[in-house]
Amino acid sequence: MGEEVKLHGMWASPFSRRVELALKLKAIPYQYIEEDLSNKTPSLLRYNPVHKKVPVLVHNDKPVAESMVIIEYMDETWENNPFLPRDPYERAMARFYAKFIDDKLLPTLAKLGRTAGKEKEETIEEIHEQLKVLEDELKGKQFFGGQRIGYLDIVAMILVWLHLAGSITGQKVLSTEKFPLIYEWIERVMKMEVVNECLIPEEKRQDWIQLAQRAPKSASN
Ligand SMILES: N[C@@H](CCC(=O)N[C@@H](CS)C(=O)NCC(=O)O)C(=O)O
Repeated sequence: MGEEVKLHGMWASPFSRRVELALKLKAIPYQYIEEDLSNKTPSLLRYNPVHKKVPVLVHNDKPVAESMVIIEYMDETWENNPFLPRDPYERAMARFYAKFIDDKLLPTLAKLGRTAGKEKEETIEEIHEQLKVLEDELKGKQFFGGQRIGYLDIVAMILVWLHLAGSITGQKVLSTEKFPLIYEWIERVMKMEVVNECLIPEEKRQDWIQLAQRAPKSASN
């Protein structure tokens, strides 16, 4: 039976780009529908009536929303190149740190654009504490997933976005000195063609920074 896979996404959405990366890592052909978030398609609203957000994966007419739910669905549906570890404890840990990124780190990063002075310093301190958790998780590993890119690596791509944003704005919350293992990981993943295909294209990076500064809430859930 022919598979029909569609992705409703948006070029500057880290959640949407992580699903694209997952699709490419599994080599699943898909049709991409770019959404204008100020004028969403009726299909998006029908497929994701609860959150009305991208990404939505539509597999043979069945919609799945929420990036981490989508990636787990994909891993169970297409078993090649597995994302989640087989070991139940390691699997639980990958989910734990992925949730930590979305529930803790992303809201703190979003706060950065809305604060100034002492409050900003405190926010940076908080981000450093959270990045330290991820730095420790990389000890003795090539990837968060171990020897190869896995579920947590896909979710952690936000660290690459943070690095790119820092090189454009000059505000480097992620420093090489403080987080050497994260930086080695960033260099490692940025050498992968599939990863580069799912980052903001170079010519759009200025627009992306402006968009992120105008709507810091877009990076939260
Ligand atoms: N928790 C969601 C977050 C998705 C999300 O926040 N999407 C944003 C774009 S980055 C969106 O569609 N925003 C449109 C809106 O809020 O109306 C996920 O992981 O998929």
